[in-house]
Amino acid sequence: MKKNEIYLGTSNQNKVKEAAAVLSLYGIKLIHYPLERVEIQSDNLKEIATFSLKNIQENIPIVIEDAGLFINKLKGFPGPYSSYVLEKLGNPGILKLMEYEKERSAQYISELAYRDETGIYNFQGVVEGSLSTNIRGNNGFGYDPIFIPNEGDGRTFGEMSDIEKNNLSHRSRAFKTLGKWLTQ
Ligand code: ITT
Repeated sequence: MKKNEIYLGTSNQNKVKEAAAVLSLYGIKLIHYPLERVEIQSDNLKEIATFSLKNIQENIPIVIEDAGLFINKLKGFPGPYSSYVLEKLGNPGILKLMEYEKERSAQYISELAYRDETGIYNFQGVVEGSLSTNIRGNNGFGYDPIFIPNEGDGRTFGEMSDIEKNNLSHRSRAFKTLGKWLTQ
């Protein structure tokens, strides 16, 4: 067991809730480290997460996550700009961009940058899916009401319980890999 307690630096409580549920399966406690991140402009989630991590001075085992929604027909947009686009266009704006479009495949990607006294390590999680044609469900956050995972039953993440989303999500996959590694 490398660690049984780590911090997650984020401004997003939903991330903390989802990641804590996954890490608890490995006997690891996740503590929220409140952080307003200044994100660099980059088309690479791993680079963005690692940059944010390096800005934290404290000597504690800590992980930063950068996540994004990549829409294939839009060449990966909004990707690394997901939070900005969500704020400006919202889910209705994304659906408008994709109106009448048949090719609706997309993926969520989660990139983790973790640091402890031994170094910096990166982990990734991906979930493949497609965009719905309307906004469905109130659970989750962000793009969840318009994202339908391929391995589900046709419901959006917004229509699933926390546990159902966590069985399939990019975030849970990334944190499972981290959890396994930390308990090795
Ligand atoms: P921090 O940077 O403080 O961690 P954030 O919410 O800004 O929190 P990101 O930059 O990683 O986090 O997220 C990019 C966007 O992608 C953000 O607008 C989220 O709403 C959206 N997003 C990420 N994961 C998601 C998920 O599991 N479900 C729905 N939307 C998600």
